[in-house]
Amino acid sequence: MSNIKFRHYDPEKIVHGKKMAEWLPFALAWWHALDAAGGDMFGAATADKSFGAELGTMAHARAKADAGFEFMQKLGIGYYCFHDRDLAPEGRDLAETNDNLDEIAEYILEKSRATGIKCLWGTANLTKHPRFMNGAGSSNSPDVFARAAANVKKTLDLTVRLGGRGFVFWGGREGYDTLWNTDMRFELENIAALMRAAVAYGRKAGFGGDFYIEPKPMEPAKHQYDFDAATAIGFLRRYGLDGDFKLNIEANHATLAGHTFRHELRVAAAEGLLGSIDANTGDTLLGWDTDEFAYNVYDTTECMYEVIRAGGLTGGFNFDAKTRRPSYTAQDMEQAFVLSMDAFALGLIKAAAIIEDGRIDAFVKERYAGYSSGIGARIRSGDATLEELSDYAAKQGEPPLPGSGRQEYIENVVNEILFG
Ligand code: XLS
Ligand code: CA
Ligand code: CA
Repeated sequence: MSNIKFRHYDPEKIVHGKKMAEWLPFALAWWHALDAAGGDMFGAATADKSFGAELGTMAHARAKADAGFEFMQKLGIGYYCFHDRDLAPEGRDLAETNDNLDEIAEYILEKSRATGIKCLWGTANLTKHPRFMNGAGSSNSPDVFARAAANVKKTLDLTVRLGGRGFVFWGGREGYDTLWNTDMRFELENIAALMRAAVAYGRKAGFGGDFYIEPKPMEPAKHQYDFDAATAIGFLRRYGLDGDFKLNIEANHATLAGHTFRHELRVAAAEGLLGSIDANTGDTLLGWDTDEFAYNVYDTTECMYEVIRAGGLTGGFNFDAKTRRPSYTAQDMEQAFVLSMDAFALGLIKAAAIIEDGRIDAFVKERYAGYSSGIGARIRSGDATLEELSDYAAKQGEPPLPGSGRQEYIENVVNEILFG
């Protein structure tokens, strides 16, 4: 029995001038939806993700693709995201591994043509295999660096072939466990070199989409270099990668960095680098990456406010999320996707209502109005010198208080729009 019934998500509904489906290009994460079976370090898997085939075989890889496409069609999800390692098992050597990937890519491509479901982004898994224990681009071993490059090259080829809009670098082991054995500057330069090589190859291979860094502060490494959006942006600018890269912001990673999801979105958007979103949620009481399906409508409203203000995403909303371990049935999966698709759809509706209501934006505009004339305009033009400002301050005497921030008023407006 199917439990699919949306209360808020309607792909055709026009919200703030665009169809919901255009605001919300939802994607399924191959690794969670089709692989994660509830196993953790204290207990075995609870869900059966064999799809009738033996795990780790090419037959299983095909069965996962069958199940994934059936599920996406049923839910009306238009995109998927993948790691190379999610798609097909590794072979005895690089050549066999790549053959496995080619075979499954062909299989997926046929399904893609038949259904219209496309790749949102691809990424190379540079964390799982023991060879990457010291990182990929940041590895102390040039041989491992070269193997990482080979995997990136192949995954870029797959992403191009599958029509992906983006290519992600998530640096789970690009960091350190102790500074005693680490040359940080050296490692950062090498990560940049790997990214530069990826851009050069990708553009040659016909990849016209965005590269993304997905910031995360820790886990599995104790400290990861792409700590948060601000840090990643600094890195991209420092190494001249900001023309080809944007950010893929994950809600749970924001929590781990001690930020809100909205903060990370705003930092990226303020720099014109908000590319895509990993739409999940963490738990503020837990210090790890729980990858839960988002259901908090305050969070999704804030997210969609940022997205609307940024003019939408060139990427999409990847459900990098898994059901809780005791929720192990296929119906639980359906409920999880309905829950989050509805939560983001309702967030979109409410964010649009907040913008269209106009009271909050009018207040924010008014709050900075002093900068539109007089000394404020001089400051904005960048021409005001410290001497000029100092003379102005001496003449005016004690400045009046800057005006109430009216936070509680604004929160009342938000609640009024959310709940009536
Ligand atoms: C792990 C990350 C990972 C990336 C893709 O924490 O979220 O799943 O999204 O490698
Ligand atoms: Ca993610
Ligand atoms: Ca995560």
